[in-house]
Amino acid sequence: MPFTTDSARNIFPNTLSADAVPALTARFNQLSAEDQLAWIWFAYLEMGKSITVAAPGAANMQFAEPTLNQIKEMSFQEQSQVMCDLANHADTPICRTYATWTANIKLGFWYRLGEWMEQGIVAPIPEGYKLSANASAVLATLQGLDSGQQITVLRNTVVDMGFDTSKMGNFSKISEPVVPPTEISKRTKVTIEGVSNPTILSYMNLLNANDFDELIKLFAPDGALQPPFKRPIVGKDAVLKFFKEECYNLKLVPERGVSEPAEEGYSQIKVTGKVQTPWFGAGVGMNMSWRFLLNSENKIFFVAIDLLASPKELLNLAR
Ligand code: 45D
Repeated sequence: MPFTTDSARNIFPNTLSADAVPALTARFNQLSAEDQLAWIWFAYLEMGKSITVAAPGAANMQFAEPTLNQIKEMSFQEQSQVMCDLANHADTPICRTYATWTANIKLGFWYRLGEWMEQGIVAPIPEGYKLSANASAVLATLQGLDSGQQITVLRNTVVDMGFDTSKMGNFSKISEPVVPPTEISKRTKVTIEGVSNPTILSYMNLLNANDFDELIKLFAPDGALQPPFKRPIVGKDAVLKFFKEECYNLKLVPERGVSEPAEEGYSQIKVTGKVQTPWFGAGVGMNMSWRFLLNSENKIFFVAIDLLASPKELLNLAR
């Protein structure tokens, strides 16, 4: 085999990803729990002025409901404690439950808490709370990023909260109920300037249709997928699990790409374009690239999905 997962990660090495996102996430994680909560509150308010978050579907909410009801019954002081515990990764029953949720359930949970904070049902950020100088600087940096990068930072802060799953031993992740794939007659078809490879086009169309059982058939048995800022997920079973846990209702809008032969009948294909999340719909188009390595049977051996540093990168198809 001419490639390993590790060597495949280096295809199209000129791709500039949004390093500002992990850098800012790391600075956020240095803040105190109180500062983190207030920071997210201010960031969320600020963001809400230009883009709206869609209310989560009932499917995302049902798993968080018992915990939300429990929090609703608490005193303000206890509620603040729960939120600080989550930011502190404390070992509490709620922090353990939170850790078992997928990203969308965690986001739905905070969406509801945010509404309740606004309505005075849950302890608000204390009036006149002043962020530390450091937290203010981190907030100012966030405001300088494009909206796709901003929502990614915000999502990271939420996903990282709760008890550390690596300390939890055996547990099963709680996902949303499976949504059936879009009916064939209602499916959309992408076109990509410069790319006609059927595997690539099917990848986009099947992901857009939530048809993960068909999508996974495009992968080689040892195929891998590398999400933005993550290590590769290796093997068909693990990739399918990831699709079913994290990838519902995305909208991939690829624009252009380039394709070239690689060693031993492999081919490498880079595509750039936009991705929309169900949380923000067409309001936020994230600038993304896909770097595919297909084997000689046209199966996906590797694909890296990157959030791009700037819109200029959409035109960077250099190898
Ligand atoms: O702490 O091809 C309060 C893959 C204050 C799959 C709050 C993909 C207190 C393959 C405001 C209440 C998935 C890799 C908190 C493609 C407090 C593939 C609340 C890419 C926390 C293309 C905060 C997909 C709230 C991508 C409610 C790139 C915050 C998907 C809400 C990206 C934040 C999706 C939300 C992103 C953020 C979604 C809803 C970045 C959502 C971000």
